[in-house]
Amino acid sequence: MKIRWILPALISAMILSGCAGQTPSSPPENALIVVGISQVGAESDWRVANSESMKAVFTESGGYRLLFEDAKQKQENQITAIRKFIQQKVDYIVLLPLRETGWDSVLQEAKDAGIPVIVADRMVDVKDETLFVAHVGSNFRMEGEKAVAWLEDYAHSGGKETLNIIHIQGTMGSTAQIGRTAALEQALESHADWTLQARLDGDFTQAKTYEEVKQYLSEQEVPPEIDVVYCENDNEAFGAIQALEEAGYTCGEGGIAVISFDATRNCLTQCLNGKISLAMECNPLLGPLTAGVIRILESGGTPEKEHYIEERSFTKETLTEEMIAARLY
Ligand code: GYE
Repeated sequence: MKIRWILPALISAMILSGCAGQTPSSPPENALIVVGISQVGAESDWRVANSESMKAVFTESGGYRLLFEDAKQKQENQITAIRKFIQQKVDYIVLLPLRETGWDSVLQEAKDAGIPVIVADRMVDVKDETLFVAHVGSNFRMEGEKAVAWLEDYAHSGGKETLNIIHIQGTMGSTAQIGRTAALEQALESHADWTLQARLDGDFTQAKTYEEVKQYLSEQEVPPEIDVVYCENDNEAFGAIQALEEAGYTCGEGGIAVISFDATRNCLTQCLNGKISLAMECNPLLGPLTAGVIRILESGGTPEKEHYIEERSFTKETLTEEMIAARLY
């Protein structure tokens, strides 16, 4: 067992035990497990819920000291944060990587310092898989495949011979983008009657997507026929709907089928009111799973390398007001 934060620990131990003679409400500080989290940013509703989930679990009363760094969607900020955590001699590093590549050197530095790294949400693509102890997150390819299966049913039951699709991608090179894009690409290959009309980079944000869609529409000589907009997250769906409606399109029944990933509360509301046709769930509440991995490591065990979470999808037909009210994110 490593010595953690000795000086503050001594001080707090004196205050908490000897001096006050009371039962402390939080564990003494020398027992706290120090966790450094490198978060991507705050680009989406999903991300905000994800950060809250981490912060709710890694509390002092829960036995942790949390060092949280927001990288503002820049990989170099994440690399700097990891190096800082190494200098601070944290017990664990939790990395939520912006993109898959570019982590080999810094994760090697963490390994050399003897600090276990847990990868959460998106994955890392590293040459040596021992550079991280476990990954907790979603199976993005599977999410994409479920969305595409719904689209096949939608086309089939609506008797649509052809589909004109606009694809809004998430942050390029992130696992969420790679998996969701790959599922659509595969479907485009196997459906000769599905046409990819445009592929735009929404970077998982509402503002960028709004601008991209608006610009795309303004560049067309005649308003294009659009059947489907496949958005790789909720915020992109919100931005796309806004731009499409401003240009006179209808989203939802009788109009464009908008597909969205995440299924946060705002998205479910738009799904119930009919504007979003499919909300494919991506669960951001990864705090408890991450803490579970740390507990296993603390007790000397070996966690499973991969932890995927169960996810479902929603449509207007399967949603209720109560489900939205009960939604945690
Ligand atoms: O879908 C999106 C966020 O990596 C799963 O990142 C995450 C994605 C999520 O910005 O909203």
